[in-house]
Amino acid sequence: MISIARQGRDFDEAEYELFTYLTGQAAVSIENVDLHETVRLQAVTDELTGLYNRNHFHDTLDSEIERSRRFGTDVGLVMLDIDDFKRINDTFGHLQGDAVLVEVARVLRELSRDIDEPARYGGEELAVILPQTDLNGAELAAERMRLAIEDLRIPALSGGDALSVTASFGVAALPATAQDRESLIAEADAALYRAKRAGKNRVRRGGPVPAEAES
Ligand code: GH3
Ligand code: MG
Ligand code: MG
Repeated sequence: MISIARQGRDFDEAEYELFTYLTGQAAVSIENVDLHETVRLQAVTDELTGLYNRNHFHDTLDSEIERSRRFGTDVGLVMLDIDDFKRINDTFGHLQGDAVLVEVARVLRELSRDIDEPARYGGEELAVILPQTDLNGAELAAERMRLAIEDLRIPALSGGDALSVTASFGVAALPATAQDRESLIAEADAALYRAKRAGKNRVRRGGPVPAEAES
């Protein structure tokens, strides 16, 4: 709202027209700012889950690693993959699978601190960047996420019994287990793969693996 006043003389027709024109211009500018912000968010957001997308994940990881090098702080990385997700799609349909993804994403957001960056890495593989978090901290965070996902009761779209899901986790940290972005992701991913192989619904740490922990 714009309020214009002056003392003494009424506004004439031409002045009214000018005001209408100027307020119209102001309204368009405000709308543009709004639109710009919407587009900016869309560019970094995954549409289904509302998490950050893979591109933004990579960008954030780069800047966190850069910061970690400069200030000597840690960066933790949690990667997770929903267990037997294909079966959910096959049994209950793709829309139900989508609903499961949305719920799991919500858990990650709820358990994340303001500085953490939960992202959709691909399909049903998600990731959380944990600035200023070492390997132990990342493992604790992953374990909390694992339990919260296990506790989810996801409404069945068909109206039947609620669904439960689990996820497998791999964690890695810089500089403890990796030196750069590629190796950090590779370590977390390899640990995630070990969690799957060991029976799913568990957390595994990246880095040198003790012999008895393999399988
Ligand atoms: P595992 O326990 O080893 O992870 O088995 P899985 O069935 O979860 O893994 P797999 O990689 O075989 O299947 C993943 C499935 O996820 C296949 C793909 O169709 C499905 N998927 C990927 N993205 C989406 C999505 O956005 N929505 C839905 N509904 N399904 C998706
Ligand atoms: Mg899976
Ligand atoms: Mg997968």
